[in-house]
Amino acid sequence: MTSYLRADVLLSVALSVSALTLAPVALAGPDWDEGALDAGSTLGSAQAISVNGGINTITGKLAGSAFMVGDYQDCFLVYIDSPQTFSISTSPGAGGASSLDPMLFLFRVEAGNFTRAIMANNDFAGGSSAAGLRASTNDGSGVTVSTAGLYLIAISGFASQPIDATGAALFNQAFLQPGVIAGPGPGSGDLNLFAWNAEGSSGTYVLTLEGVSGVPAPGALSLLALGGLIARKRRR
Ligand SMILES: [Ca+2]
Ligand SMILES: [Ca+2]
Repeated sequence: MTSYLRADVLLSVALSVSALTLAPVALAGPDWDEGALDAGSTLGSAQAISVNGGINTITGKLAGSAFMVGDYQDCFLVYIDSPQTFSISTSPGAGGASSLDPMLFLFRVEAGNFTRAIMANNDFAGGSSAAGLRASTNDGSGVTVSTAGLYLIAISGFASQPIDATGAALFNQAFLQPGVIAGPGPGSGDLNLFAWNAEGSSGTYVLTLEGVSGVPAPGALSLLALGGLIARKRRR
């Protein structure tokens, strides 16, 4: 009887160790490269990160005026699967120190392709131009990343920030102060990403992400199509 139980315990321990050994492999996602095709500035032209499972890093470039249309913002469509552990941080990209002073923005993709402003940051801490986002804002807006779902990540160079169709800023301007992750604030627009107010600094970047997964292309398309259907229904 005793040896029978012991074997059972040993098996259970063996399984736990095996699960622990495998866990880091399961959590570390692939690395995404923006590549030659520029990621656009709004939902319609964003790059859908079409990988299965977690995303570890996104490497890209704000090329400034190098493109005919300009490259001052890059948008990526992703799925936040773990809102509690969600984080994004920037660092200079391949090629060493970057002239880019990055700003990060998060939007939730809702029915009708409404791209809702959630949070923004310019400098994550004083003394560095690097930007970062976490699950919760700290500007008193109380906005958090509370639900898993389809989100748009945008990176721009200072001081290019998103605006609504009337030209109103989408975020509490406190986000420009070091250490502030801000939500929409008083005087913010209708919260739907429409365009950007200005050109900004340019350079290369690497984003390090947690709690974020890819959006396999067919899934993204069907989700967006569903949003469109709901919007049409509402207009009747
Ligand atoms: Ca780009
Ligand atoms: Ca910055």
